Amino acid sequence: MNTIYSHLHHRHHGNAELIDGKLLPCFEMPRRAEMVLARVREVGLGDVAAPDAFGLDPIRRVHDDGFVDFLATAWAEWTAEGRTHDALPLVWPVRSLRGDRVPEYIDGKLGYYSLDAGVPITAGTWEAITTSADVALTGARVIADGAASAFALCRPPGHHAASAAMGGYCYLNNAAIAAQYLRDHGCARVAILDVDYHHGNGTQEIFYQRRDVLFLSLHADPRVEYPYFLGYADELGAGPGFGFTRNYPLPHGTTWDEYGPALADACDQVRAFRPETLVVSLGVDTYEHDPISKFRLRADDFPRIGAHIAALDLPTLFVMEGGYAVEDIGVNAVSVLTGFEQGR
Ligand code: OKP
Ligand code: ZN
Repeated sequence: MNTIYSHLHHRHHGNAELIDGKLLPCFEMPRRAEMVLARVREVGLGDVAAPDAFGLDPIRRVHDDGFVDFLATAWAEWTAEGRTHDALPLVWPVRSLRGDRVPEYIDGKLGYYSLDAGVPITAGTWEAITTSADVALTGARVIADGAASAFALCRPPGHHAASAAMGGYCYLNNAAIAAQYLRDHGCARVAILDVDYHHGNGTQEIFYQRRDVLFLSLHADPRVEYPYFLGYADELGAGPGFGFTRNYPLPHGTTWDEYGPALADACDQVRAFRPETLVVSLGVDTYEHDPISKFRLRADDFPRIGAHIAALDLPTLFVMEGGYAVEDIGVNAVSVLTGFEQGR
């Protein structure tokens, strides 16, 4: 399988993250993608190609215009106020406050257009996030043109980004943008399978009312894990999309014994939907040694994830999401892909 990759992800490198009450170096760092790329080359997975530029139209197919404009101008507006450090949101329009007014000042916009403070905007963030979307879109085009599989080595990740909100290290929802591109280029039904440790709240929100894109997510139970406010089993879609969202919240400490059956059930749902293509939100933060996660998948469980996906026998686009055990992220992510290829 071929990989799509751009070194431009380096342009996004947040300085710090507020975690456990401490400002620590960001867990979502450039070295993550470097490690995955190195492993792709080490195992000879396939060719590595640069993305094409798709412009903003396919991004605007899933994201709000005001939100995209905000992302494009945030750094300029932030620095125009004399700030030199990363732009970060610090106030949000929760419940009793108004959600119908977009503030004019950058600090207000940062809060309006975010879920949390895990999304530093730096000088190069816009270039990196639009390139990450281009990586996913190039992968989608490869699939639309008839390839059996492709690996979009996206960074930053995307699955927490909603139609009008960034959050959880995510700005543009690469997997959703790719899925919509596939819908717009001949695929009547697209399934998205999210195996990242965290619930793909952004992807779910984007497709919640739709029956042409099935969304399935296996993740840590939001009762006890980020993103806390979405990802429960009773979220099944709405309106015409009812029955086309499916969540598998799993407890802390989950091993393959629990994960494997949940994944098998999700794969059965994919089969019943009879999609023309599959997009996999590929996070490997389910790993036992991940520093911010509490599942217990072992290194030799990742090829099994790939084998389950291979058994679906669908054109498959893998889109990189999370994974923060940086020294092992390459081996684990590529193990899913080699497990997939061996299962074909
Ligand atoms: C992005 B992706 C942990 C706080 C977690 C945000 C996590 C975002 C993960 N105590 N903060 O889904 O891998
Ligand atoms: Zn994650």
